[in-house]
Amino acid sequence: MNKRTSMLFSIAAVAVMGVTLFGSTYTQTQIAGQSLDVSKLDVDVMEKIHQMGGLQLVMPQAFAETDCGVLESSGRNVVEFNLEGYSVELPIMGGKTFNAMTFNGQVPGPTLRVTQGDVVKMTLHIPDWEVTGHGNDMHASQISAGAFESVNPGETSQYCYIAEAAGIFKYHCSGVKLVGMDQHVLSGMYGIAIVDPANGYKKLMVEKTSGSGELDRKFYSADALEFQLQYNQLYLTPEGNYDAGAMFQHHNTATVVNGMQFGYVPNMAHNLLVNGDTNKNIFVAQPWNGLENKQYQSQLMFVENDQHVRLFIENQGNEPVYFHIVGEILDRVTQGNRVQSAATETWLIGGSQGAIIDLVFDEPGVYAGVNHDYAAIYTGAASIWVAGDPFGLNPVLVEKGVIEAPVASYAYALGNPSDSVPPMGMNSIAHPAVNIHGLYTDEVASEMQENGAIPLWEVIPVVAEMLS
Ligand SMILES: [Cu+2]
Repeated sequence: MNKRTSMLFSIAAVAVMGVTLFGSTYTQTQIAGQSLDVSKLDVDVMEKIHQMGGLQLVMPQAFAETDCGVLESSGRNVVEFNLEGYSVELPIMGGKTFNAMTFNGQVPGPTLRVTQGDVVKMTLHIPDWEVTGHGNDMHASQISAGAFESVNPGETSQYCYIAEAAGIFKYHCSGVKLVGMDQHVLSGMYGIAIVDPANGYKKLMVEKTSGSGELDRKFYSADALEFQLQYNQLYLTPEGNYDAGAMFQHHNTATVVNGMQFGYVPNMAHNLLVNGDTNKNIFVAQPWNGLENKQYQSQLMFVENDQHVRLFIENQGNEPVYFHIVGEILDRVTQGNRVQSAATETWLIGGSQGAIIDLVFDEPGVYAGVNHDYAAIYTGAASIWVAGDPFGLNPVLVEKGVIEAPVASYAYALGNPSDSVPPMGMNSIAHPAVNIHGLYTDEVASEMQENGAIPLWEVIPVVAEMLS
């Protein structure tokens, strides 16, 4: 056992001890009675925890009020959040699949959006055909951890809480009595809750120089075009199974943004529009290129220039995210509901931590949002925004009848990828159109299509015909 793994196992042993002290029903004392230096033990502590049935929390109900009946009749706005936890096979870059675990058949799970002070009524159902139990730990709540207890296949659990703190918060599977939590989260069982501040977001102030040595302050309305990006890693064996050994050594096999490596890079439609040829790549890596990829075909994110853009960024993973946008400066960084920085080049987001980034894309162009860890960039953490009309396509698109009049961003022609668009909040600007993109099952994708999202894989051949 190497030193780092040994340290991790020590932490696991401390967790076991803590549970024992706080009234667990487990009576096996051999772990708590040993030295915490588990490297000297002849046992696999994780295996031992597994044999004990996990770290079950058996505590007196002396914590915050979680009774749904009481909170539902409290006069507060109640938002229902219904999740179903199950395993499915989903694609990875390179044409293979992996054994994913999901909330509602998508990675990440659905985004919950509420206003500070709302009551969240969370219901988790596990279908009876699912192979394992699952739980849900919502970081936006402040209730007894006992509520996050796992649910067996065929069963349903429910808890309620008041979303008291504004900000962006992770939610994630808690495994089966905490056993396998790493596997379940790193296989896809995570998502975010956005809690909008009770009084709304603040106006965005950007300092500009006047040229005569003075500073001008430009203010943008609190209303913004919003995106969500969730960073994570995959630790997989060549067969597409979760590799715990790789996780303990922090040897990830892929870096994903909203579940996919390089999910926001150009595809054949962009090649066609910019180069006049679907096969003339405009970006070095186009791994999800091709109509047969349907909802997995990569898409770009489109914004207008001089527009207030708000990004909800969450680090769901095991490695730090050094969030940076190549070609831009982060005009404002907020964590919780407090401004942490302004006019910043890069912002460090630790594991299970989020940030709300506000910015304005100053001039027409192509901008890459990255985790400025080189290992992360080259394994998938590069996502591209296109601002304005940098390729001068407006005249040709109008002439060929693809659009009626010049547009401020290509979103008006192609839409923005659905998995990057959070639900609308109190200060959201609606995206001109939304296309179907994400690590979704086919069922989820067709439901989106029924609800009006654009299946670009059907539209692109039509556009190609118009342009030819
Ligand atoms: Cu799970």
